[in-house]
This record gives sequence, C-alpha cells and structure tokens, in this order.
Amino acid sequence: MTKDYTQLWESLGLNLGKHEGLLTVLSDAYKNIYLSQKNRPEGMKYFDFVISEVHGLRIEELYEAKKNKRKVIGTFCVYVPEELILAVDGVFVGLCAGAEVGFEEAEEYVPRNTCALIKAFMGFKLAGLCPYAEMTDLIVGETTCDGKKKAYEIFNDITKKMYVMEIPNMKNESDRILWLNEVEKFKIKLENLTVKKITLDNLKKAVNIVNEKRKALKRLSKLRAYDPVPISGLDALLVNQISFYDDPIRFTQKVNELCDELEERVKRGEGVFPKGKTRILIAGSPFAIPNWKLHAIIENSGAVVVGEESCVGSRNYRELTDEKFSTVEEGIQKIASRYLTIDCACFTPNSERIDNIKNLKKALNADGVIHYSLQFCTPYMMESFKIDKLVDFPFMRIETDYSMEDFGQLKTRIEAFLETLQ
Ligand code: BJ8
Repeated sequence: MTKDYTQLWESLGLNLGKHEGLLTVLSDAYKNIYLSQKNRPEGMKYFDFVISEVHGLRIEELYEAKKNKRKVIGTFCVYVPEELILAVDGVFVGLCAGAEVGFEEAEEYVPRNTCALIKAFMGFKLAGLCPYAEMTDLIVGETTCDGKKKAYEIFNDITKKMYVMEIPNMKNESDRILWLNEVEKFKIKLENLTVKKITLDNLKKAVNIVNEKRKALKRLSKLRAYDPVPISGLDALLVNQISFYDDPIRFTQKVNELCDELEERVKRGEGVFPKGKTRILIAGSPFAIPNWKLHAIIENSGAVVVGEESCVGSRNYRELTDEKFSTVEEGIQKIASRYLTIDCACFTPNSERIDNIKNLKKALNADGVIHYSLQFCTPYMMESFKIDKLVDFPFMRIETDYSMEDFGQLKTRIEAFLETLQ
C-alpha cells in the first residue's frame, strides 16, 4: 500500500487486528498466485496496483466521493442496473464476498450448508472486514436464489441499509412487466436517496459509460481466442473482478490500453504460454475476488483458461444496452430488457445458457468446459447436470467452495480431465 490507512479503517469500525491478518493473507496469496506468473503483460501493472490498494486508495476515493455528497451503492449481483446508479452520480461497488472470512460469525445467522458467497458477504460484515460495506449508503440485493433472498432479510437487520429488487423467475411477458416496474422503482429509490433527478442527458451518459466498460471487457475476451493466448486466465479473471470495484471510466481506459498491448503480442505471435496449450472454458457460479483457486489449479496443471461463462465474466459484458432512446422512460425500458438477457441459473427455463456456453466455447476455441458450482448453490449445481447431458464436447462438473482443503483432490481430477483432452 502507498500509505498507512489505519485511521480510515478505524473510523469505519473495522476490526483492525483481523483486517491486518486478512491483508497479509491476501498479499501472500497474490504474490504466490499472480506475481509468480511468467510473461505477464506490462498493462497488468495497473491491476496489480489496484489490488494492492483494494482496501486503501479505492476506499479513500469513496470517502472523497462521499464528502462531495455522492452516494455509494453496494451490490452482489450483475442484475442490479449500474447505469441508474451512475445516472444519479452514485458510486457502484461490488461488496466483499470471495473469501472464507468470518464464516464462524456468519454461521450464527445462516446454516452451515449455505453457499460460500453468501457466508462470505455475511462474514465480511460481521467480522468487521469489509470497508466497502461500511462505506455504503445503500446495499442493493435481488431475489435470485433462495439463499440470497433469505440472507438479505438478515443482512438488513444487521446493516439497516438493504433495498431488494424483485427478479422474476421466468421471462414471460408478465415477468418482463414485473421487472420493468422494478427498474422504475429502483430509479425512484435512487432519485430519493440522492435528491437528484435522472434526466435524459445523465441517463445517456451513464449507459454509454457502462457500455464502454462492457465493450472493453468483450475486447479482452476476444483476444483470448488466439493461440498462443496473449494473457493468462488468472490475469483476465482479475481484470473482470476489478470491473466491479474500480472507477468505470479509468477502468475502461486501462483495459483498452491492456488490449492494445495484447493486440501487439498477437501480431508478433507472442503468448503468455507456448502455442498449443489445452484450452479450458469455465462455466458456472461467479468468482468474487479473491477467489482464484480454480484458475490457479488449471493453469498450474498445464492448461490455460480462455474464458469464464460467469457473472464475473461473459454474463456481465455479453450484451450492451441499446443507446438509441429519446426519453428517460424509453431508456429505462432499454436497460430493463438488456438485464433480462442475463442467463442466471435462477431462471426457469434457462435454455439460452446452454447455447451461450456452446457459442462461447466455439468462439474461444476451447477444448473443453469445466462447470464450476459453488457448493450448496442449487441453481448452478442442478443446471450443470442438464448441460452435461446436452453437450457433445468434453465437459466436467466441479463443486467446490473457498477453502483450500480440496485443492489436491481438485488438482488430481482436473489433471485427469486435461489428459483426456490431449
Ligand atoms: S445473476 S449468478 S450474480 S444471482 S452462488 S448466492 S446463486 S447459491 S451469485 Fe449470482 Fe446474480 Fe445469478 Fe449472477 Fe445463490 Fe448460487 Fe450462492 Fe449465487
């Protein structure tokens, strides 16, 4: 970190001792997993810096934003429309949910057999380890899986900051109307919170900012189709994870600079690994930061991850919002329909997801797909069986959590799968 942020963390009520321990573990893991990689693009230096300051400089930026009367809005799901938050000059942040932290505390409120992502966001808050949660003026949840729905009730008792958007379970006409109403209600909620009106002008700007961010992530994804691949799966994952924390305009610029460099690598036929590596697409549950386990195992087993069919991945950037609208109401409709293209396993039926996996595998020239479900995540676990039966390419199902206990066992299974692909 560039400086000592103890005072800032103290003012946020963080548990300083435990927080120090968390940062040490995070920094050691980052050194071992990330900084030990060879041939990393120069452009990753920016993202290394962001990680080193994830609880420092970025929190200070949020603090400054709040001093300037901007509101900080925390989220846990790609269904929450970032465009509306930016349109009221709010700051959008994904909250800490990717590490086995505060589970003991969390298990006093939710059952042991709850998915790691839910236990982590409860645990980070209860253990006083998430400066982002402390910075928020509002935390927006969504009625996706049952676990989240019920956990948000408890999270509201703890934080008193929750607002929950109702996400339909299906995508019929009546569901579209329900969702459009929810997006309109969210607009009003944000306008009341910030005492700012969403105008055509600020909505258009916000839609454009988020579209540009998604375009940059798409550009990065396309570059991973080359062989040799110009960037590791671990690095690309990190960029996707940071997309939920960083200032969106600065982030887009840095991703585009990275892509410029990767394009040069492609022209020179240079890669981060030698040509001909086994190429894997991962599909399934999200990878909240610092969940790097699966990518690390695959890339240390002689293969490369070329894509993530995930909310921290293609589900977040695949579709853009149509920028052609001439009233705020029309803009809200465009935003609502864009979000309803997200193929979360919480929907039924969700057959477009299978097509999206097939298309992505083809576009990225992947040799096989590893389906990753967080343990106790019923929607993704159930869907993985169905996909397994419907695809005609090498497919492997994995259920895991944030702990390192199954590291060896996973590595053995993945190595066996990779052998079948050679
Ligand atoms: S749109 S995937 S970000 S809900 S892993 S908490 S589903 S039991 S995170 Fe998700 Fe939005 Fe869907 Fe994406 Fe529940 Fe599963 Fe846990 Fe999950």
